[in-house]
Amino acid sequence: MNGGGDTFEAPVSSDQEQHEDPEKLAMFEARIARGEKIEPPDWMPTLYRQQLIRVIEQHAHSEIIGTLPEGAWITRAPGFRRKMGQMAKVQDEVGHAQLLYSAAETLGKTREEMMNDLISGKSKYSNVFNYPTPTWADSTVISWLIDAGAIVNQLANAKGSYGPYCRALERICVEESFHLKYGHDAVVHLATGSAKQREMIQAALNRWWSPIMMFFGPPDKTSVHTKALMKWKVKMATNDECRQQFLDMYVPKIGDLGLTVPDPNLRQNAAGTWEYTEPDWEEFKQVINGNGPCNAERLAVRRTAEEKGAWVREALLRPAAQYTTPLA
Ligand code: FAQ
Repeated sequence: MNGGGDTFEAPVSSDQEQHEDPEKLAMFEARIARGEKIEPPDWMPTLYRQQLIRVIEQHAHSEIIGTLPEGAWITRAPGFRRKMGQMAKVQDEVGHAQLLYSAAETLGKTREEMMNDLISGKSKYSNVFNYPTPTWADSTVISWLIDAGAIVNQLANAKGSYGPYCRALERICVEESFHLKYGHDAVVHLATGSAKQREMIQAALNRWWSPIMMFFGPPDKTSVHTKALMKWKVKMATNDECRQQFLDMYVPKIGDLGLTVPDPNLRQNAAGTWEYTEPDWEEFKQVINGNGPCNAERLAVRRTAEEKGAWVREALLRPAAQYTTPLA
């Protein structure tokens, strides 16, 4: 997530809860407690709506900006089969963004507003997409491990409270599971290949490990939104819980490939909790506030796409315009 500002027009504060109709709020919270889904026409607290817009919009932006580091490898992926696979994956991620923008629109923020907030740098998107992919191996690490992290987060949140977001996540998770297999296959190919290929994949893992650890968000003790999001079942697992689950699932798989996680302190303690070196949270702060290695480039690409696509949007938004009859 890039820009730095929050996505809200109005300041967000838990004080807002105090201004909600207590009866409606109690009924809403009882529905959440019963595990019911909240749907767009239903009454919802302002803070719930604002938090959902923030989370879903940032997620949509992440999908769309997330196409860029892998998109850079469509024409350079080794072999025709991998080029085709890479193109299909990137296309899927754009589709995920469309599903998510539609879910966010049900809460009252237009797609145009969201896109403007992305390209102006006001909205955020995932930290990981602000790093370069200098080699094919970098792209394979994204396809395997970033998708893996995304699935951990999204499988949990698909069981959340807001109907349109949960339904979008369910569909996204199915497609992401193909991406995971695609990425794993590409990583296995490099990890079991020549010495040069093994060196390349280890170097990529070394570059990506820290951004991946940051991907799940700041530690629970410093997370600003977790409490409110979990109370209303938007978020179904904390940042640390997702990080731990990812480590449980993927550290052994990385080891199986003969690769080394670049953290000498990484170990599971007697209680089963993974201990690790904290990533550089100052770097995280810089990256999510627009100062990462690729933030400016990512937004410039998106801005150009918006400008070049303006005539298409304009044409589509004039349904009353007469079609020209072709001459032949
Ligand atoms: N990057 O209080 P918390 C994908 C911000 S999809 C940037 O803990 P929260 C698919 C956070 O916004 C990946 N910023 O926040 C794919 C907040 O700033 P704000 C995206 C981050 O909401 C794969 C501040 O830090 N997934 O990868 C990050 O409780 C391959 C304080 O943080 C989603 O968006 C971060 N990593 O928890 C595509 C899932 N983490 O807004 C292509 C939905 C935190 O106050 C290729 N989102 N921040 O200015 C969520 O689950 C949550 O929003 C979290 C953050 C877990 C991301």
